[in-house]
Amino acid sequence: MIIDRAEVIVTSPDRNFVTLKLTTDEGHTGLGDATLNGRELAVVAYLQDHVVPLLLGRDAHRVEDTWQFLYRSAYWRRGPVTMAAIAAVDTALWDIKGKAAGMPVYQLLGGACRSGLLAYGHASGKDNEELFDSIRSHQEQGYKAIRVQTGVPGLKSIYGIASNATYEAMEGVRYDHEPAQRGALPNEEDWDTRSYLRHVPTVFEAVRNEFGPELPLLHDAHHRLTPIQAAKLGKSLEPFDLFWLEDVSPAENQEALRLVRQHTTTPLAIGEIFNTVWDYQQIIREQLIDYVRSAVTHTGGISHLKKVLDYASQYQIKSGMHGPTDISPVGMAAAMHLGLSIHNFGIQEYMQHGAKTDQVFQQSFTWEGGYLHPGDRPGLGVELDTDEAGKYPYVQAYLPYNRLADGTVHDW
Ligand code: KDG
Ligand code: MG
Repeated sequence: MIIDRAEVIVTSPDRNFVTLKLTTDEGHTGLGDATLNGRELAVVAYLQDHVVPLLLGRDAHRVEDTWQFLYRSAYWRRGPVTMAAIAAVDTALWDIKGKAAGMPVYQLLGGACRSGLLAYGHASGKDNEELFDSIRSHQEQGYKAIRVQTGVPGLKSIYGIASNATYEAMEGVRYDHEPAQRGALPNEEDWDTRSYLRHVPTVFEAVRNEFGPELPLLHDAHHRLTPIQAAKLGKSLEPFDLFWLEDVSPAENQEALRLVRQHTTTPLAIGEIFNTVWDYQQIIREQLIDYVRSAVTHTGGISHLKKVLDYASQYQIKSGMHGPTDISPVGMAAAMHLGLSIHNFGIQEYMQHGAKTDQVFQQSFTWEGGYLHPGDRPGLGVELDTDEAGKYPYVQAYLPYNRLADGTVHDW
């Protein structure tokens, strides 16, 4: 079975998505997500100019060989652009293999280890009242685990608060769960670590008082703290029994987590901006984290993320795959198939896409009682409607960035 067509499709129904579509001489098609939020066109060029010409004529069944060929023959290894491009090829080939075999991808990965995937959603509010409403509304939608983000007194806008979003979708509709802003320049947000560290424990105390001890609660510090500040936050949140504390410090400094670990038993999740097993080598081996946050989309596809998670399983570290709106329905489906088939699944992030996105990408997954399932269609279970996709051309969009009160650029 030979790959005889490869197309890179860019569409922006509610936000930008980059999708690779491979077609074989036997008429099977496969999709792969290559969306890199705010830097989408770099992956488009990498795929179109350097990868597509290499794929035509290759045996579509040789998933691992194609991965190794693309990774090693480039000579320049790793990095988000390269690994998102390779991920898209890998995911599309798994999709094709599933369709050729007449089986959902999770069956090819070893079959289901569970009946559904526990998922968490994003509750947020600029104050506790708005946050509590958002938690209740997530519970009504079925969520059994909830990420909690709030405003901080004195800061105008801060990551993760839906009601702060100024993002305008194509027809003037605000798209709440989306930090990327359409426009020629990134938005500037403000940040103050001391206010944040003082405020966050009071919010979790209020949430526990209101919602009780059972509800699994998560929080994302989004890379903003130094190691000792991160340790302080983990310690101050211990009484509120978090499911995890995410990205407490900038992820590229793996050794920082040693210091954090020495001070707190709050479980740690990290890795949404990692792209290979080598980014995790030290923190998995030294058991410095509890959850692997990588997405299939940004970590070399199903084949490579499975290797990361198999390695993590040796240390009782579980999956917590990234699933914000910038992971396309194809990337989400890939995560669900992988999550269903591995033993060390932990939790899946699940932010719902907008209605237009769901029209462009027809999907087979189910969401019931707080659990996701990828469905049983052969392959990934996602098809892309190219006519619908064609209605929404790419729109430039950037993630925001932070400045401190004195004007210094800070991690966002
Ligand atoms: O593109 C950036 C987003 O994916 C990221 O900010 C979302 O941190 C995030 C999360 O945990 O979902
Ligand atoms: Mg995050």
